[in-house]
Amino acid sequence: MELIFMDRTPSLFPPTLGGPPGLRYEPDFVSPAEEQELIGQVQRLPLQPFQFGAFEGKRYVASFGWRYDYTKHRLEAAAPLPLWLLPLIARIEAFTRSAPIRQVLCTEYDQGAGIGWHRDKPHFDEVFGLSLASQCRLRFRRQNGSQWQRFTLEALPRSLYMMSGAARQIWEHSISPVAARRVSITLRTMRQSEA
Ligand SMILES: O=C(O)CCC(=O)C(=O)O
Repeated sequence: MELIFMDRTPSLFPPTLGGPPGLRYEPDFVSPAEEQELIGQVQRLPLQPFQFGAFEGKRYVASFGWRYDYTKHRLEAAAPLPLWLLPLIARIEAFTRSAPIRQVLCTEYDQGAGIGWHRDKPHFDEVFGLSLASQCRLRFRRQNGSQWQRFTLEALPRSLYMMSGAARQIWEHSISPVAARRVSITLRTMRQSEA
């Protein structure tokens, strides 16, 4: 089945979310039928356990465009962006008016898997996350003197979040262990020096 996206008027996300500046959230970015199609495409990929140095995560990933190698500590070229991702990429670029998306990470989380606190690698610029199959708690924190400022986004299935500005560069984020299997597609633009 070919993935045909609904025609959406390009717009910016509504500014009502609260939380870190630069964090945006759009519920129902894809329809239930599109969600099923995308989940099927991700499940057909040769997903590999996430490798963090010597450690393997309880999540399974495939990278396109570029991948960050946590053993070699450097960015490496990955397989080209597959055709089935191109309509989604075009839609996100139009909706967010972003620079071209050059890197995509497809991830499947086992029940109970999450991601620890981090900021995405500095080679990347804006980050977009499409949540599929189940919701997750996307947590943000920032140290302010001896205090931590915190914010949690409940990212529902079919929603898109965007991290730019302070949410991307200053705040850290993590994903709490998920209650049910979750699939995500993370898309990134490149920093000017890497583009
Ligand atoms: O699965 C997600 O939505 C976020 C993934 C993430 O934070 C990462 O891969 O760095």
